[in-house]
Amino acid sequence: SRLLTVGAAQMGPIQRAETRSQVVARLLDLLHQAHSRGCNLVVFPELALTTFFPRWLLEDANELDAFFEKSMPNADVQPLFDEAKRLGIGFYLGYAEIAEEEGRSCRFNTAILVAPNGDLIGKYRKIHLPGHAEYEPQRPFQHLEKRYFEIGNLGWPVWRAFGGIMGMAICNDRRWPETFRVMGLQGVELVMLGYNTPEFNAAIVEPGYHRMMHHYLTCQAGAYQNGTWVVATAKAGVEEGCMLIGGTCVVAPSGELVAVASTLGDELLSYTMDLDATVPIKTSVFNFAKHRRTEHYGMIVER
Ligand code: ING
Repeated sequence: SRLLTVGAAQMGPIQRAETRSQVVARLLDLLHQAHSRGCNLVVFPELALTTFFPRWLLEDANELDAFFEKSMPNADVQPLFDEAKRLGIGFYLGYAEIAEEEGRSCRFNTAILVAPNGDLIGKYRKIHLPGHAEYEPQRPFQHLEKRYFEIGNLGWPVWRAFGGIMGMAICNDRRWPETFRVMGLQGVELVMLGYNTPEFNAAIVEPGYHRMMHHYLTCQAGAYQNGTWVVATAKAGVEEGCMLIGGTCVVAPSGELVAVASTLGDELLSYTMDLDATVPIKTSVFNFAKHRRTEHYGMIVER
């Protein structure tokens, strides 16, 4: 067996006025809880350093820029990197990234994976951006991810780390089977993802419990259909008047929910998983080499 103790570090709401150092203090508290539980790896949420600012139309460039990180690490988050290294704990951290690429400033909804020794293992930039690009007055809350972020340009790589094959996704990505399958085809054994999921989404009128059902459904399906562990970590609770769902969870390769958070605040959910539990499914039901029929799948990428 290849045991890995993972901490899903759920955060409660981050209000707009909260400073980076106040947020980092909360992340450090969760990191210390993870250390006391023997975690090797901690998964923080999507956009873990700021409030979910795409809920507003921000027309002042400086106001918008204030939510982005111009470098990672930086002075504000350095204490988290230093303490994690001191404690020998790796982590996934979601944040809004400004990068200078192709001679211009590009903005992404990003997550990084940091090794227990502090090295940057990998970076992922959110590919499935939900919501809309223009202000929609009928919405009680905007969801302007298509306005503020570019489509991720790094694909879904996987990395050998923590004794297995690691992958990353962000929030809406979990709703798309292709996210998990692309990593599944690379042998992924643990998919980490953070999310900020509003309870109310004006794009569709559906009962509140559907939000939670679809959250679990998509994580469980992704896990089972690719024989991988999934750790999904929420930023939850009422953030600037907008309720974000909880449901931070660990899903086994069988698709079973093996651990679920029980609050809407800062809560560390820890679980010791055996990465070898991915093998039976990857070598039987979802033995891709034996059972997949790619000659019939063309429409998935052609349309
Ligand atoms: N949030 C939501 C998510 O995909 C959403 C947006 C909610 C889409 C409900 C569809 C239904 O979980 C982010 N940040 O992607």
